Amino acid sequence: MKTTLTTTTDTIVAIATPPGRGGIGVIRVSGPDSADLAKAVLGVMPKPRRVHYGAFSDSQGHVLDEGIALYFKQPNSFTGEDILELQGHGGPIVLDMILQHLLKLGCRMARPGEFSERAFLNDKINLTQAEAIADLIDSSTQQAARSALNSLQGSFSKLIDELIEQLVDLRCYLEASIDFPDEDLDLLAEDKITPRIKNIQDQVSSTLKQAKQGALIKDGIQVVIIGKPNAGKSSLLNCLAGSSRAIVADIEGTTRDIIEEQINIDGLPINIIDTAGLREPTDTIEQEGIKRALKRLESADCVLLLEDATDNKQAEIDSKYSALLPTGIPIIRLINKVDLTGDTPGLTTRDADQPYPLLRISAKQNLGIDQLKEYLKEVMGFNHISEGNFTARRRHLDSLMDTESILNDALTQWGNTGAAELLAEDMRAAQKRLETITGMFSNEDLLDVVFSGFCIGK
Ligand SMILES: Nc1nc2c(ncn2[C@@H]2O[C@H](COP(=O)(O)OP(=O)(O)O)[C@@H](O)[C@H]2O)c(=O)[nH]1
Ligand SMILES: [Mg+2]
Repeated sequence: MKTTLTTTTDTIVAIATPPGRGGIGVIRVSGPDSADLAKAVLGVMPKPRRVHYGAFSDSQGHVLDEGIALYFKQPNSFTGEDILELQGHGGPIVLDMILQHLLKLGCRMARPGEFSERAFLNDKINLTQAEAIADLIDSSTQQAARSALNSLQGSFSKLIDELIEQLVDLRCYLEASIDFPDEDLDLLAEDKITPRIKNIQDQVSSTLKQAKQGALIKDGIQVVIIGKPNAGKSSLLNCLAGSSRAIVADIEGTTRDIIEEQINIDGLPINIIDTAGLREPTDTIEQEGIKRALKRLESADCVLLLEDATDNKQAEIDSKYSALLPTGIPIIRLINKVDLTGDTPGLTTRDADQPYPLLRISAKQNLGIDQLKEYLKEVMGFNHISEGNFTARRRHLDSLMDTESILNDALTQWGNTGAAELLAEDMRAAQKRLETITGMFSNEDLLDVVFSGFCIGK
């Protein structure tokens, strides 16, 4: 059973189509007053689940627009409540006039994600499915869209539910064995319990691995290029983006602000960030640019340290800025302009005395760039996309990691004490942690976090 949360009983309204002009515009109403509002605006009561065509009028009978109305009677609707959808013309003014009229009739503006939240509260969808709706709409790649759809159709929650089921089974078995000890059979023998925990642990780990792929597909990674002026940072950005996004010049200090470009490598969305060259700034604008570049490193998932192969003064910058490089994320040293030196492009075998792996490229001649892309996928742990991918979020990864460590501790504790009561308690803790993923166990704070990221009308 889902922990009960207070369900709202008022009626909400929002424009569900994006702002701006369009062929049609949709206004969505959900809640107990939907039928009355339908009658007020349409003049008649539309039949549930049937297309009704007619005028949308205000209280004085003035026609505001005409179009199609759809009425869904609860519980057979997206939110599980009565829903009215008005599909009129997609102009901001005409939509706003209808919206204002509905608000005057007594409903209120929906908060971001409130329709999905109601669908969740009325058990129409679980929390991962609600999140998948937002992910599907926000998808930046085809793979992300497909993965979000898989989550929406329940692939992710099914895995979680299966894990929970096994935890519950094991706990029931433990509790039964404690309550009804059998003299002849040792129900709590090590070999009856430990393999079951290990098996669940393995499944949690593989689910976590899949979820990590899902999070990469959804969020992508932030790759920051830094290096001295004229190393070829902007050229590299352009080369990866396949367009002349940033200005390239042989004048030092050309890039002063941060330039970003979205690309995707085989479904891994990458935000490439080109920065101002690192050197002693010549003016305040450049100084600010360098400050921003260094700031951007803090949120990087991967750093590309770009060097000019023909520049023998690289050591100066290394000594000055290397301490500022983030730790715990992949850093790749790129030697650019190999077209001038004749070195072979690509990854060199990693030297033990080199702090970072080294890859030779030419951003101008597009040499070694494919190797760089492959290597980026590799260091980020991005595997090939499979049909079964689903999108996942940071909070899902956190829950799965917590579950992993609860199970680890449980195994240690069980090995040390053999206390079945404690083990049963651990199984309950692991179950609760997993239940926050699908929202079986949730609270207002969690829902706020999840639904505030939605847009209005969703
Ligand atoms: N020969 C050669 N020149 C390059 C290469 N990459 C960049 N350049 C040149 O180096 C200069 C500086 O490049 P730019 O991308 O603006 O460097 P940034 O200051 O690091 O952004 C320009 O004249 C580029 O054409 C390369 O791989 N080979
Ligand atoms: Mg530049």
